[in-house]
Amino acid sequence: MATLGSGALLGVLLTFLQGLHGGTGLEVIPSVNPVPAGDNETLVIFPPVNRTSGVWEYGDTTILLWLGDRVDMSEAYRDRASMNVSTGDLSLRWVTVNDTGDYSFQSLVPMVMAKASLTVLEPVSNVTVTASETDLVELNDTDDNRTLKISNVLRTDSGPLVCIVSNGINNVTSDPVHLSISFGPDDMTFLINGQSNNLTFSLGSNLTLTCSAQSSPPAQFRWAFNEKPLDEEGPEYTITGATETDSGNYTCQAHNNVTLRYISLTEMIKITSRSESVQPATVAVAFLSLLMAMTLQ
Ligand SMILES: *[C@@H]1O[C@H](CO)[C@@H](O)[C@H](O)[C@H]1NC(C)=O
Ligand SMILES: *[C@@H]1O[C@H](CO)[C@@H](O)[C@H](O)[C@H]1NC(C)=O
Ligand SMILES: *[C@@H]1O[C@H](CO)[C@@H](O)[C@H](O)[C@H]1NC(C)=O
Ligand SMILES: *[C@@H]1O[C@H](CO)[C@@H](O)[C@H](O)[C@H]1NC(C)=O
Ligand SMILES: *[C@@H]1O[C@H](CO)[C@@H](O)[C@H](O)[C@H]1NC(C)=O
Ligand SMILES: *[C@@H]1O[C@H](CO)[C@@H](O)[C@H](O)[C@H]1NC(C)=O
Ligand SMILES: *[C@@H]1O[C@H](CO)[C@@H](O)[C@H](O)[C@H]1NC(C)=O
Ligand SMILES: *[C@@H]1O[C@H](CO)[C@@H](O)[C@H](O)[C@H]1NC(C)=O
Ligand SMILES: *[C@@H]1O[C@H](CO)[C@@H](O)[C@H](O)[C@H]1NC(C)=O
Ligand SMILES: *[C@@H]1O[C@H](CO)[C@@H](O)[C@H](O)[C@H]1NC(C)=O
Ligand SMILES: *[C@@H]1O[C@H](CO)[C@@H](O)[C@H](O)[C@H]1NC(C)=O
Ligand SMILES: CC(=O)N[C@H]1CO[C@H](CO)[C@@H](O)[C@@H]1O
Repeated sequence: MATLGSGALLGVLLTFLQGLHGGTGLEVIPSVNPVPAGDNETLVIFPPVNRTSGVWEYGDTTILLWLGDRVDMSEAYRDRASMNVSTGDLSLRWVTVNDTGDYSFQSLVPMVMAKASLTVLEPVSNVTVTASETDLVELNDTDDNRTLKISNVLRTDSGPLVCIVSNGINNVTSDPVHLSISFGPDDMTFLINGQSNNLTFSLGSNLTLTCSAQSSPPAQFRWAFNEKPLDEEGPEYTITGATETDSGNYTCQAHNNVTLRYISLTEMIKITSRSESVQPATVAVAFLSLLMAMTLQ
């Protein structure tokens, strides 16, 4: 208990206060709770009636004794506390986190007491996010709220990710963190002159074989003809003036050098001489034309 100006007054009050209990209809209401550190706080006694005496305590420490005109403020609070002598409301200036705790007011007339818990919080500041890793591979694995664990990371998880830290006072959002998530290759397509499915082309055709795949970083492409690697890289392979020897199975392989995954597709291309590629309908028309020519003679 703090040293106070009047031991006699203290003795009188303590005698009165013995046997006091809460739950008397009297309340202490903090004006702001939680309150930011550095602000001023008033502990308001409810109901608001004119009072003439009482004791304010912080935990087991006496802040002040009050009887009539006389207010004995303890040394520790002299510079930063004041009391309204008509209501008994206690004001604290420039509160610090150390002012967090239980405050009680004990009234002498009538003999009642009330308590309140006050929380003083430092505003949130300086929020940063650190990622254990920012270069991730899709579907490879990487609980309090400080930690966000992403299991089976997906390409859609790349962010930006932010962390919002809040207390009762404010909230602060971190700078965004971007994750670089490698994935693929997948969703592959293989087109020959814009078409797919084992096509037949006539002799002398120019063919462009185009490959694509979803991949990050971009996939690297390799080509093979009848399972023999071609000395060709990149998503496009061209054949100018196709000959029958160009018939066969063309394979496009996509490779991601970070995920180390491969994917490939094969298309069978057939190069035919014009006569072979003639369609039955064309033969029928030609035959009909010949028939008509003969008839007209
Ligand atoms: C707290 O009270 C002091 C004096 O009463 C005043 O100078 C200061 O501006 C107040 N601070 C705030 C945050 O209201
Ligand atoms: C408190 O006392 C003042 C004068 O001392 C008076 O004007 C006021 O009405 C009183 N308030 C209550 C709630 O009794
Ligand atoms: C004390 O409280 C009363 C009632 O709320 C108010 O009218 C008065 O201004 C206060 N006095 C001081 C010094 O703050
Ligand atoms: C709170 O109390 C601790 C320990 O007594 C002390 O080190 C610190 O400086 C105090 N903080 C403030 C803001 O008064
Ligand atoms: C923010 O946090 C970092 C790391 O803890 C620290 O080095 C820096 O001084 C802090 N800055 C402020 C303004 O508190
Ligand atoms: C993905 O996870 C598997 C199994 O945990 C591991 O063997 C592999 O090296 C990981 N791949 C990469 C690229 O980190
Ligand atoms: C994490 O945050 C959620 C939502 O804000 C909350 O319900 C939960 O209690 C928090 N968990 C921990 C361990 O703080
Ligand atoms: C953060 O604070 C702002 C106002 O400062 C408020 O509008 C918002 O709802 C708060 N967000 C969270 C998550 O507390
Ligand atoms: C194929 O391309 C060459 C030039 O690259 C061109 O001279 C030739 O006419 C093209 N052939 C066909 C059938 O389009
Ligand atoms: C991996 O592939 C990317 C995209 O194709 C390329 O830019 C990078 O140089 C390759 N890295 C290595 C180590 O081969
Ligand atoms: C192309 O592939 C098909 C099916 O796998 C096979 O029957 C055919 O013999 C292959 N053609 C060549 C020229 O290897
Ligand atoms: C769509 C289709 O029929 N694709 C086939 C083309 O030919 C290659 C090789 O013969 C097959 O592997 C594909 O399935």
